[in-house]
Amino acid sequence: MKALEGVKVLDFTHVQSGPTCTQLLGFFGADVIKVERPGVGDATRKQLVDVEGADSLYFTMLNHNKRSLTLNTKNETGKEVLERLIRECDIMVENFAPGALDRMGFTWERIQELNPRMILASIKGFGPGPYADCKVYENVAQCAGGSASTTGFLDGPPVVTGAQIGDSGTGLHLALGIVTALYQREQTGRGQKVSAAMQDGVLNLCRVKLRDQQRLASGPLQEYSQFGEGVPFEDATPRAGNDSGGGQPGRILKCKGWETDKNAYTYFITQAAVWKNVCDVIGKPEWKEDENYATPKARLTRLTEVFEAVEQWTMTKTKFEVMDICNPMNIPVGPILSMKEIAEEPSLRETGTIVEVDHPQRGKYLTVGCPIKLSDSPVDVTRSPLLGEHTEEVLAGFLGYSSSEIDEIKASGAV
Ligand code: CAO
Repeated sequence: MKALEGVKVLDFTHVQSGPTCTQLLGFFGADVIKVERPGVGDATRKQLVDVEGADSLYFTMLNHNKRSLTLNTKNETGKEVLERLIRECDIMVENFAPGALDRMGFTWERIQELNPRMILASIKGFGPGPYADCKVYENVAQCAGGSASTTGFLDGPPVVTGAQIGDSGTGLHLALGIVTALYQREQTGRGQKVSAAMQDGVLNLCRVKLRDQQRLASGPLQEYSQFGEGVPFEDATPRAGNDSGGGQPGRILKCKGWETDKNAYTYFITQAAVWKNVCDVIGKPEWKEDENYATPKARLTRLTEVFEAVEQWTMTKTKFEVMDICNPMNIPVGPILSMKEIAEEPSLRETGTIVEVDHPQRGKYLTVGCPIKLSDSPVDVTRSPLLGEHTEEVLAGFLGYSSSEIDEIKASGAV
């Protein structure tokens, strides 16, 4: 049995943010029915195509464990089918542009009339306010959520991160809102509206930067490299390069082979509790008792000198040797892993974090499995559906239409 077995999800999502959420619900065992426009489908099916004639990896990697039903929800018969789906399902998830669901005729009030137990979960770029009507993609959210202004180096422009914190991050937030609403429905018998704005999701993940914004009122941020370098602070949280976001200074340092390998680097943290171990490892035992280096406060103005000394040592080791030497001494370090290394890492295959999936149009490909492991609800990753692959199955088996009714629906052009 799976955790969400029996839970029926009407999946009206597209692109990345919403599909991330419904894929997670599918991983946990919900029956996810993805509604797509006939003949068109989710726009990502045909974006960044790498195998001609096959659904793109963009689509396949976000739509596992779902069924695909084509339905034109602007067609009268299509609307009737959608009403039946709303009556039948527990959860409806959508990330249309603001107002699109209302324009289709399915306001929150109408949905509640059809099914008072329905949980309607929506992702929009912004919450209520001046930008509520805007269409939003990943990088817009990263910029508006405070991530871009605080990412990058002090002397460079704002930078967006490769982690899709606006799309996949907000999808994750929404999934938590949905299961929380499901839990509350157990007590109240009522559904509710769950909203997650991408700006809010990004800001939630950037909270340490809002923390620093407020700390600026008490003086310079001493753990930022610019403090030790004597660069004055302005009135907003600055970009901090690869400085650690917490109280334990850290930086990305070169490792053996860096001249030719773009990823021969390690993240090295000089955690106060193991400072003496750091001194031993890098061959600076005299720093253990030297008052200029012995305390975290004393080191704050010398971080560049300290990390240069650490780097002299890391450059003599590969990033994996650094890991092997430092871990037993409780020194936190992290190798900079390339996507190639991650794709080939056996331990990630063993845990199901990376999964190989077979697809009729493209053959075998890799995807990211469920990043959350439940001991009583193992995840079986099944391939993404072809466009409309389950239309008949859903109309007949899920909604109970007879074969003559299905013929009529088809004749109307609704599916
Ligand atoms: N049958 C009939 N019509 C359908 C349909 C179906 N099955 N599915 C969608 N449509 C219609 C919608 O009703 C809408 O019509 P109207 O504009 O006439 O109301 C139209 O298709 C376009 O939908 P959309 O506005 O959501 O799509 P878009 O490509 O114009 O915008 C996006 C895409 C992502 C910018 C927008 O959906 C959005 O801002 N979503 C919220 C934020 C979000 O999730 N962004 C992250 C996307 S991942 O980077």
